[in-house]
Amino acid sequence: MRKILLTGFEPFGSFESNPTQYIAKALDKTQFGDAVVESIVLPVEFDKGPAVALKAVHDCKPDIVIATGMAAGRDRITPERVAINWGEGKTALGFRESGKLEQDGPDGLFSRLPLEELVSQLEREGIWAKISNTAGTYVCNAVMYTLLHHTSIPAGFIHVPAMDGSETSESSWPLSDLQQGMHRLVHHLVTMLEQ
Ligand code: PCA
Repeated sequence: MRKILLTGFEPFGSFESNPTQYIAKALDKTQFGDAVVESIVLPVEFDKGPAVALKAVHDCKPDIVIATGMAAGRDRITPERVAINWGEGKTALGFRESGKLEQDGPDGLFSRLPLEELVSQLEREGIWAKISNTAGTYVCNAVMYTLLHHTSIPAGFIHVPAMDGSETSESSWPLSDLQQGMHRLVHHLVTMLEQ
């Protein structure tokens, strides 16, 4: 049976919830054809999130990695096109000074997921989706960069809107819609990658 590693994130900053934490838990052990999901929830820290994600890849040996995080203010599911070799931002443990994630790494790394096809499939079903061309410089970008730099399996990152009831209700979605949207995304991805 093929394995899909799905990562979500803990809440961070002023947010008391992170929908990707619930989505990861809800989809854990779910089967999509001949593939099964293994989920983990990552800490939002520069020195821990990417390392925990990488360890999970080594332990679980997945065929596909789908990392997810929340981008409050976005109004649709946004698969990220590229991760950049740069990190900065304030986490619970303090401020990470602006700087390269990997001294000798390439400036940018492209997602290995079939983004155009994925977005058209979702849009066809009425699920709002759009490719994003920046994953930012915070921990989500760092996780995406690290996964792409240190593995060669199909891997990528998906940002989702905030969920209703969270600190920012602007552009938020009901959690059930986010879960359903991500369920369909994983389904399409598994189908596309087996062809
Ligand atoms: N979003 C943040 C980090 C964790 C999350 O869910 C980001 O976009 O970097």
